[in-house]
Amino acid sequence: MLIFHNPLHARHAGRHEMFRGRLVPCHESPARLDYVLAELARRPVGELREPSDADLDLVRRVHRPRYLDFLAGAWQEWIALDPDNAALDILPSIWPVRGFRDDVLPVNFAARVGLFSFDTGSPITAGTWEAARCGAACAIDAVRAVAASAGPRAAMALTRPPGHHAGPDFFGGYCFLNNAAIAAEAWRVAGAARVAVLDIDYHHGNGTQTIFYERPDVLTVSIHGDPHTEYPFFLGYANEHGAGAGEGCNLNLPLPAGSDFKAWRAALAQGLHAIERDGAEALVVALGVDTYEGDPISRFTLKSDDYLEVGRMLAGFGLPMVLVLEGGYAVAEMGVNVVNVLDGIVSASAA
Ligand code: SP5
Ligand code: ZN
Repeated sequence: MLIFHNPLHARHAGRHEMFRGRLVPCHESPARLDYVLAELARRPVGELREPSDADLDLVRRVHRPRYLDFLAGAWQEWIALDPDNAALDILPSIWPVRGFRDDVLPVNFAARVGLFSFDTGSPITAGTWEAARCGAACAIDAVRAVAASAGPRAAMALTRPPGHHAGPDFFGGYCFLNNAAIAAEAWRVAGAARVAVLDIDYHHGNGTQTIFYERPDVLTVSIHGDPHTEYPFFLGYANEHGAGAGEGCNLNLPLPAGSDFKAWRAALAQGLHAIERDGAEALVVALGVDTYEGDPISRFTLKSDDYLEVGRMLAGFGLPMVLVLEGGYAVAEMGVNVVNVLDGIVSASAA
């Protein structure tokens, strides 16, 4: 399998996220990807490639221009406010909540940071835009490689920062550009009439759901911790089915915190069944391994060996597939867990 990895990922390196009134070290760190690359060096289940430049026309099909302009220039604006800001992350401090205007674009920088974000966990740093843009390129190139191939039917975008919490014009949940949504758009442009995004990160893919909620051509399915108790709380409930032309094209499969692999695997089978019924021609998998029992911020109990079975189930489904890396914060076990998924795919399909 081809693995497009992001050589610029470490340019996004947040220092702190807000947790219970304190700034604590970011869970989403460059070390995460280094562990996956180290495991791939030990167990070469695929061929590593670097991506070309991101096709920003594709990115603009997913994200609004005002948001992309903000992200591209945020760090320069931040430094211009005060050169000493170079030693600090950008974090939001004010938001337009219900009833406030979100259609105005304030001149004030802090106001725009808030307009385009939904949490205090996702710092923008000096290289966030470059890292995120290169991650989008990994997703696009992975789709183009599989779409053009008569042989291998699976590829991976191995990148960070993750993407599935990023919406049309908002960042949050450690995510800035929605790589999975960009991959789905790339599949559409490459000729797939219907595409499914299957999100198996522990957290609901609120950004991806929002992007495609009224679209009939992209089915979004997410298996995640029940948002009554789990982040991101304000989306991801079972009664969200899509709207307008996209009615019936969103499926949420929330599971209680504490769920084990048996329950999780049954939800995966249900999600795959829905994708099959929908008639999708291509699959994007938003792959988080924060479903792992040792994850410090999540509460499912999958074990490392279970990820081999996850890979086999995905490969057995038979659709051309691009996987995009999302969360996973048990950093030292991250490599084994991600590579186990890929190993399961390759051993089941010779991808
Ligand atoms: C891509 C992804 O997985 N994003 C997840 C963002 C979660 N951010 C909120 C983290 C809340 C931390 N709660 C810690 C509780 C355990 N001490
Ligand atoms: Zn997650």
